[in-house]
Amino acid sequence: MEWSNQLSQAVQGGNAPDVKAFVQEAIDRGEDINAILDAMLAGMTVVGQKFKKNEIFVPEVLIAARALNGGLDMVKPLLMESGVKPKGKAVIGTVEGDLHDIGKNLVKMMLVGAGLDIIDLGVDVPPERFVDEALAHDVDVVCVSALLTTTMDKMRDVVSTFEARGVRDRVKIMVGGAPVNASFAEKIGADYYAPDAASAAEIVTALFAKT
Ligand code: B1M
Repeated sequence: MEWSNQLSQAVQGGNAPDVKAFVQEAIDRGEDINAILDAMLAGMTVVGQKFKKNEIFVPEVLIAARALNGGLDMVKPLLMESGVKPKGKAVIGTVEGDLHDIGKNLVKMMLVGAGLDIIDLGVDVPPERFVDEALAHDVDVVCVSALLTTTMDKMRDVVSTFEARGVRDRVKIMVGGAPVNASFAEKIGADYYAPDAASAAEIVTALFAKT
């Protein structure tokens, strides 16, 4: 089997030791860093598609993401040396008052898999902090998660805080989480709604393909 397929399948199977071994072998052979990255991301794309179709579940996704992260850690310094830039940058966080982070972490992992540089603000993030960090890191996308009907309105505050500070046009805002839907996203003025982590990755991939 081709080395890139082996690497992709090791990511899909969440086999962290194999991912590391295949990445090391590829680096030692002098394979192109982008090809190594693409092979791993192809594996994670398959994982995202299977997750979307309910063929695999949260634990498998987390295990695959952990294996992917191990490989990415090995490739990241080489990418920096070779001057290859991530496709874009995003901040992600769960809104103020909300401590749920499993879904947010999955979205983060899929976005890393889609080639984004992610700044994770964690949970219970006040609207002002989304703006402060987005500006400090000069991000393209702001990703906001909420899991409670009592906290989803905080997403509106995130959007309005960007507006109040005169920087709404600098970022795209994507929202998601169990109580959120497309019509809510539209009502609060968000740019995108993603129902799940794989869709979030598809949205940013399409966004950066255009730019
Ligand atoms: Co909470 N909780 N919880 N809880 N909890 C829910 C959400 C609830 C539906 C359970 C229920 O009653 N049936 C309910 C909310 C009801 C409502 O608002 N309508 C609820 C409640 C009430 C509460 C507390 C208030 C309970 C209490 O104390 N009385 C409390 C609130 C604490 C707080 O946040 N202030 C609370 C606490 C907790 C725990 C701490 C125990 C724990 C969280 C642990 C953690 O996250 N580290 C927890 C959990 C685990 C849940 C359930 C069981 C599972 C949530 C989860 O992780 N799902 C949940 C019930 C349920 O959903 N079945 C529940 C798996 C995860 C992969 O899915 O997060 O939906 P999800 O993410 C998906 C999509 O939504 C989407 O992609 C993800 C992957 O595909 N997505 C995005 C998410 N964010 C996105 C962002 C995007 C795009 C897509 O773009 C930016």
